[in-house]
This record gives sequence, C-alpha cells and structure tokens, in this order.
Amino acid sequence: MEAVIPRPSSAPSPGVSHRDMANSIRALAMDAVEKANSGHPGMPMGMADVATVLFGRFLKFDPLHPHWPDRDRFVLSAGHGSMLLYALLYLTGYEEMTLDEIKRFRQLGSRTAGHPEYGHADGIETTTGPLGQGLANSVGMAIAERIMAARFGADLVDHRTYVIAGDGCLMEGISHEAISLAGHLKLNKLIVLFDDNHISIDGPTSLAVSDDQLARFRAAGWAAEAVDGQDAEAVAAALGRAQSADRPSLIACRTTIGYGAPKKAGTAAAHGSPLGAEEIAGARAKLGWPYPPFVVPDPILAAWRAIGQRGQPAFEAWQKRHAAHAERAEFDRRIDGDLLAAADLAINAVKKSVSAEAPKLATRQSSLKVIEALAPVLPELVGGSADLTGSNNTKAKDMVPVTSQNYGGTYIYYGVREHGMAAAMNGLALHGGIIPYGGTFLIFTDYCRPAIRLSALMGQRVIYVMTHDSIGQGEDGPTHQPIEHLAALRAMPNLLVFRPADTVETAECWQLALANRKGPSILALTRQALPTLRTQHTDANLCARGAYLLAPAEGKQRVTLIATGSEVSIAVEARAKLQAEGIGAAVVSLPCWQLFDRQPIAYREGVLGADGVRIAIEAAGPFGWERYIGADGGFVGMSGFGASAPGPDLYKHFGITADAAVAAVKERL
Ligand SMILES: Cc1ncc(C[n+]2csc(CCOP(=O)(O)OP(=O)(O)O)c2C)c(N)n1
Ligand SMILES: [Mg+2]
Repeated sequence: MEAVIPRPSSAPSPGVSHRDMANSIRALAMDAVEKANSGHPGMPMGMADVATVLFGRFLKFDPLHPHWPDRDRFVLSAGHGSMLLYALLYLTGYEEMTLDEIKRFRQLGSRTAGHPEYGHADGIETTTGPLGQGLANSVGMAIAERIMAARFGADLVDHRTYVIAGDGCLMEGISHEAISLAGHLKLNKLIVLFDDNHISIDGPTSLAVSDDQLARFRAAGWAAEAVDGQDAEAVAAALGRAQSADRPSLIACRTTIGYGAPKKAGTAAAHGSPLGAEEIAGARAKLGWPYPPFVVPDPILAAWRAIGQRGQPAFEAWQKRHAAHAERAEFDRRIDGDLLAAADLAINAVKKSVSAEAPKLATRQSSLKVIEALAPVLPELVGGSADLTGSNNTKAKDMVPVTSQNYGGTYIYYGVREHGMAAAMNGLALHGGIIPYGGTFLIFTDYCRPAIRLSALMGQRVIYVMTHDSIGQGEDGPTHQPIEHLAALRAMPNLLVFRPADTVETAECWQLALANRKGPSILALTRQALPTLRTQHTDANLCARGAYLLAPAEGKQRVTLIATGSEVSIAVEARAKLQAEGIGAAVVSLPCWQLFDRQPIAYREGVLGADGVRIAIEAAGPFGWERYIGADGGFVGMSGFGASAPGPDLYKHFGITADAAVAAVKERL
C-alpha cells in the first residue's frame, strides 16, 4: 500500500535535492522496464533532469483538474520514453496513475501502455510512438491556443505547449513540416526540449545524420540554443528565456542516454531493453539511490506532490475568471465539442435548395456550399488546405486566414505539408474548442496516412476533405489518380470514409462527419461535375445508414447496381437501359461502408437485394467489394493505374460506363 502523503502547500521539502527528484524518475523507469522485461529506460534516465525542471518550475498543470482547458500541454513526442511521462504523472499525483499502474507497465489493460496512449490516463495529451507525430501535434495544439486566445482573450486562454522530442523525431520528415509551419506562424508559446543524446537504435546518430539542428530550427524562424541537459540550472535558464521569446523555441539539451547506468550509459544498449540486474544495481550505487525497486521515500514523494499542487492557485484563479466571463457558455460549448442546432438547420437548408434546383456540381463544389452554410453558424470550424485551397474548395468566402499577425481567423494555409497538416489537425482537435478540417487530393492521403491513423486510434473528430477522388480528375494522370486509396482507407478501424454522389449526399456526409465525435472522417469528393440525383427533399439523413435504395426496380428486381460517389449516376443510367429491356434493376447508393456494415443484417440484405445479380460500380480498385457482390457478382471499375487524358475519355477507355454495367449484368443473368 502506498503511504498517505501529506500535501504541503509550499515548495519542495527541505533536504530533498533536485538530484533526488530526478533520480526518482530514473529509478521508476529502470525498475518498470525491468519488471515488464521490455521497454525503454535510456530516454527517461537521460531526460529526468530536464523533466524535473520543466514540471517543477515551469509547467502550469493541476493533477486534480487534468482537463483544465487552460493547462499547459506537455507532449512526449519521443513516445518510447513513456516511463518518463508515467513516472511524472504518478509522482505529481494524478489520481489514476498509481504505483500499481507503474508496476503493470506494458501489461494488458494497464494505463501504462508501451507508448503513451491518449485516453488511457489523464495527463496523456496525445498518443505518441510513431516518431515526429507528437511534435507535429504540438504545432496544432499551439495554433489552437492562439486561435482560442484571440477569440476568448487571455483571461480564459493563455497557456504554453511543451514538447520533448528526440533525435528520431527530428530525423523524421514530418518534423520539418511541423517546425516550418510553427516558425512561419511565430508560435512563440511552443517550446521544444530536444533530447540531444547523440544516440538512436543503431548506435551513434553520426552513423546517419549530421544536421546542425540549431541552424535548422533558426532557419525555420525559431529561437534555438543548446544547454547541458544534465545541468538543472542551465535548463531552467534556457526555459526562462524561452518564456519571453517572440518565436517558437528549441532547447537542445545535451544529455546522456541511460544516465547513471555504469556500463550502458551513453550507448544504444540503454535505448530499448531492460538494463539487467547487475547494471541496475550499479546505477543505484552511482546515482546514490539505495532504495528498493518502486520505492520513492516519503520526503521525496512529498516534494513531488508539492509540485503537483503548485498549479492549484492558478487553477482557482482561472476558475474565478471563467465563472465571471461573459462568454463562458460559448467557451464551454466549444471545449465540450457540442454542436449548435443551427448546424443541422444549415445542412437541411442546403439539401432543400439543391434538391429543388438540381444543379450539376462537382462534389468538391457541393462541399464548399456546405462549408459556406456552416461557417457562420459553426465558428469552431477551422478549415485549411495543403496548398490546394482553390482545388479542394475548402475556404468559405468570409473565412479569415490565421496568420502570425492575426490568430483570430478560421482558415489555415498549411502550405505543401500534407503530413504536417494532418498531424496539426490532430493537435487542434486534441486541444479542444476547434473542429478541424483540411484538404488535399485523395491520392495524397498516402502523405497523411500515419496521422490519419492516429486520428482514428485516438478517436479524434478530424475531417479530411479529399478531392479529385478518381480517374475522373483526368489530365493530371496516374500519379494523381487514386486507385487503392479508398480500399486502404476503408481498411482502417474507426475511420468513416464517405464518397457522396451529389450535393445532397455531400451535405448529409458532412453532417455525419460533424456528428462523428469519436473518430475522423474522410470526404472523398470529385473534381468533375455530377448531376443531382436526390431531387426529393427530406430532412432525414439517408446516408446515415451507410447505404440506401436510391431507385427501386420496376417489376421484379433481378439486378442490384451498387455504386458510390461519381459512379452512382452511371448506375442510374445503366438501370434505365436495363429497365428499357424489361430487366428490373435497383440502384443502391453506398456512400459509407463503415456505417452500412453497422446495420442489422435484415437492413443490409434488404438494401442489397436478397437474390439476383449484384454489380458494383466504383472508379477504383476492386479490393473489398466481394463482401457486397459475392464471388459471382460483377465489378465495374479499375484493375490497374489510370492514365493522363480528359476524365470522360478515361471513363470510356477503362470501361466504367453504363454499357459496361449492362454487359456485366447480361453475362450473369
Ligand atoms: C516512425 C517511427 N519509426 C521508427 C520507430 C522505431 N523507433 C523507436 S525509437 C527509435 C530511435 C529513436 O531515437 P531517439 O529519438 O534518438 O531516441 P533515444 O534512443 O535517444 O531514446 C526508433 C527508430 C518509431 N517509433 N517510429
Ligand atoms: Mg537519441
């Protein structure tokens, strides 16, 4: 049983040194890794001094109020060093992070997973592990802070984002996109502590990299300096300077990986395996930490708990300001992520007018119509594009850009940084108060995929507006024409992939993406114009069940044509041809596989037609379609890469036509 710790309200207990505090992190890390017989002791042992200074003297946090919106964010981008974070959360008194959890490091169902996982415990601000992602998330968090501060003022929003990143994070390409964007936007409340230990898994970093990181960050518009990361006062002084910088700050902390381990310190051997009994005994002696495994003596723990209480007055003062704030309700609504009813009204108004007017529009334009309708009633919607604003149609006319001069906008020019954009959107969503959406071409989901996967894993409401979704984009050719992307995205758990067929469906899919609070959504949209197929208005969202009968068969149903997006109108055309020959054919629009697969079997069978011929039409690869059409169904789509030519020519060339669908039916009747 843990001793009950009295909670002193002042500074750390006299007699407890910085070294004791840092050593408690080191010991917990090496002991937990040893017990789990797996994990990464080196990074926490090397960065223990830096983390002690950060948490002890700078970080604004309150373990009793871990969701306090104005807390500083701490992101452990070097997620393999998870024990550093778990140790800090335990030591400073986060209720959920008990000593038992530390002892259950890396075990099934524990809060202390191998890498920090968002949602497993309070104080874990984002899921990290894929190197570089945390750093890029932090840029989104820092942008969110500025946007929210511009809107609600410093009384409610005035916090910093701190990151610990390692050599690996800085070697990853995504780091470049992230630091470049942060420098451009002058995110001066973003502070990165670089674990400059010159070691990664393969050995000394000199094997693979010779970047001058300080020069690199400075070139991107950052303040950058190097300190001895084992010298608490030097780290504190650098953090002090970073507090008042007019730009984001990098502090390269020269550390020794596995600090204290007699033989393994400073080597890759300390990176990712248990140190072993002998080395741990040696480390205990060298560090002056004579206590048994998992024991942090009461005075030292009390000193840490005092640090955990340091933020209480700031929290209470914030609570008072919040209680008195005129816009408290709106602030809380945004932080809670609740939608206004006006959003649904706006969606329905779009549906109603377009079903009456029946315009011929590319769904990327349909999406802009929806964004135009939503922007005035959903101010927390923050859009953007990776340099394809005019192509993705992501910017509503009145949206003001977020710039270093004015953070009060709702549109972010992400530049040609798809991966950085996607990861920043995760940070925007995680921060709270913002619903991010961002655009690029669907083909470049490949450039975003690691971050999309984390949106899904973390259950974050991020909306990806991905246009030019097939060979229909035309002349740009096969490098720009998605083939396997829909299948690859559909394979990802907890991601809704929408491919709407017209403006009405686009509005419905937007509505569903906004309502999808526990996961990301992809809107796959066309470059080319499509007819309006839904000309009968209903407030009901027909896309909500994933698929529905768009056009029933006349007479006995012998054929079901199942299509998504731009191919639904081809299915409608094929149906007309079949009906003209007396063959009863129904058209099913299937904008979202994931939602359809959640429906009861009776609904699914009812929609797809229990017997008869099933033909799927989608201008993409066939992977996965067998689940709907069975082994004997027909697939009209792509079997290889596309080509460069006008879109309509490509549809003919690759045989994605109503005639091809009719032929596929006849082969099977
Ligand atoms: C994207 C990605 N690639 C590879 C890995 C596997 N990996 C984990 S840690 C690591 C080395 C990281 O080196 P560094 O950041 O210097 O960590 P240190 O050894 O100093 O703790 C690698 C390659 C990963 N987690 N993420
Ligand atoms: Mg390293």
